[in-house]
Amino acid sequence: MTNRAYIGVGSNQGDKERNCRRAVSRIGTFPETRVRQVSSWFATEPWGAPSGEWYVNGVVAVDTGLEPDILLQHCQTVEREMGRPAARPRWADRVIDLDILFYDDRVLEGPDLIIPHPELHRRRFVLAPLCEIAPELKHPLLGSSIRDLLARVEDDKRVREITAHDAREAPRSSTVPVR
Ligand code: A4P
Ligand code: MG
Repeated sequence: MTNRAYIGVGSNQGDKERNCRRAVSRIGTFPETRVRQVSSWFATEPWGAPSGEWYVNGVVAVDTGLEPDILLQHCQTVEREMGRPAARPRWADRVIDLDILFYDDRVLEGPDLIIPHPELHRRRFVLAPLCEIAPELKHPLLGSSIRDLLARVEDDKRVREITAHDAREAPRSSTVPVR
């Protein structure tokens, strides 16, 4: 059974773009998982955080046979391996942050996993890259497309594209090259 998930990728420490690309490569090695699309990378003003350090953000689409909780475990392993400390204040600077944004049209509200990600519709740094690869995707709770959510978002934080994305959907037999 293949499921389509969207994962938000962010970094605001070290070589941020390189960290994001490395994380995408790692996602491509998860069992039963293929990276289908990768958005452009965006330089984004920090949202809700005390730190002034800008982020690099992007979004990847994957097809996966992993259930959401297992997909989250794999994402957290990558975060740990890339040097994110286990305990830290909320919104602390981070080498890498992987958030599951959507998993098909499932709605989950567990103690460790909330899908769709509860803040995504308020964040331009998520909606802008997501809109590149999935403009027609409907938010299962809000009923609006990503394009409409981006058009309406009130977030005035700056979001600037820094690399062009590959608009092609990857063929079933391969993964999108991570540039
Ligand atoms: N968790 C629940 N649902 C999910 C989900 N859908 N995906 C739980 C991933 N994790 C989920 O997350 C804390 C816990 O959330 C996890 O243990 C998991 O069980 P975390 O990533 O470990 O901690 P965090 O990132 O510090 O907290 P949080 O609440 O996830 O913060 P956010 O919402 O990720 O915000 N500004 C810009 N421009 N760009 C950014 O990327 N990111 C943040 C972090 C703040 N400001 C930003 C950015
Ligand atoms: Mg997070």
